[in-house]
Amino acid sequence: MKMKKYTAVTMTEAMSKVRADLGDDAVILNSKVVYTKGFLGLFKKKTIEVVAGMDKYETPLQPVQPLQKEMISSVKKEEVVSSELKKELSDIKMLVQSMQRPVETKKYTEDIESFLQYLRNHEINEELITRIGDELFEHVNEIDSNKQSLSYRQIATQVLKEALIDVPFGGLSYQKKYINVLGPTGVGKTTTIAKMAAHAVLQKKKKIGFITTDTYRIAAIEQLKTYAGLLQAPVEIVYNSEDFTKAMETYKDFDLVFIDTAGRNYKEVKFVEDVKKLIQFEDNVESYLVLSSTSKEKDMETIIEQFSSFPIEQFIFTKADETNSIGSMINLMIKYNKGLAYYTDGQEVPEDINEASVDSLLKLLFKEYEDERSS
Ligand SMILES: Nc1nc2c(ncn2[C@@H]2O[C@H](COP(=O)(O)OP(=O)(O)OP(=O)(O)O)[C@@H](O)[C@H]2O)c(=O)[nH]1
Ligand SMILES: [Mg+2]
Repeated sequence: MKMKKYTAVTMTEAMSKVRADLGDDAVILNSKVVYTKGFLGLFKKKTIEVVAGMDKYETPLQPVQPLQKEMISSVKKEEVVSSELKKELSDIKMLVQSMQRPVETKKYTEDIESFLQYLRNHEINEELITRIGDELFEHVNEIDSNKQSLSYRQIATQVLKEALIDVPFGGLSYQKKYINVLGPTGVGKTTTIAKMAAHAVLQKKKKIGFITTDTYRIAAIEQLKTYAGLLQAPVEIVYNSEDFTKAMETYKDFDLVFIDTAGRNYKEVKFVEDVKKLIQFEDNVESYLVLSSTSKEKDMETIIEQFSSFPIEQFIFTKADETNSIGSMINLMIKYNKGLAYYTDGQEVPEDINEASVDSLLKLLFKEYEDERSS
């Protein structure tokens, strides 16, 4: 089958191009909407990409096809078929054919399928898998000559980078004084604060302090005090909003203050309200939501929604060393349009923390793939 790619601003325009080039028997193999960044990353442009082929594609008769035939013949009978209407019907026919085309299993080669399976095993969602599959399909069928020299991994990387294009990466801005760390129980909030704080003291030479609102467990206060002691930084324990105001006064000459919050069941709405009463969310506060990458994606969605009334700057993903499901992180970042500040990959303080970038995240996703290929 001869295949070609057409780009246009609208689907109708794309169809006209296909028809002009390949005639009325052309078959639409794939169509998608592509967004390209314009000047300085602004002014996104929407274009339609259609891949069409010349041979007729034989599929078993589907219920829609008799309907299609009926529509066409009844219109003919009445002899009122304007050329415009004919054109529209033919467009519909092409679209219906493209929808009936057996998907993935037949379209993709074994090679592509096994690459996509790797991504599936790492929890990349089906929408992204299809986007990547379509790009790889164009690659193996030599539809887009720009892609010839690229590997599967490079093509998948391009697609994922494009999907993550609006999502900010990178750690603390050091523009705001209060770093507020939120998240459900046991995800690694306190440990991550200790890692970030160590970096601020050792590399950035900042004068730092801690506030803990985790007053439910003595052990929690002790845990933070241990880390603070190592960094020779003070800890203020905050039980109510007056304490918070006092702590702000105590820390008026400090560069950076890390706020550790209580790990409580995120399903309790009251917990979210309590935190809001305690911490004064003003311009000088930067809030992060810590999620464990070992959690189920559905549960993480519930947590994100529970915390959606907080002005969350970015995510921090912990325990990346304990999971293969890096894809879930990517899916969530795209779904909620939230960036990633750090990911942590071990219990060691302060080593096991990484400032996130799109490249480091994708490297993590493809780590096993590269390991398998080099072994
Ligand atoms: N493997 C692994 N373990 C981690 C990581 N980050 C934290 N942990 C461990 O997770 C456990 C809980 O960490 P904490 O920092 O106490 O978690 P928390 O969110 O403050 O917990 P609560 O205050 O009880 O809600 C500890 O055993 C940490 O060592 C990580 O990146 N990888
Ligand atoms: Mg804690």
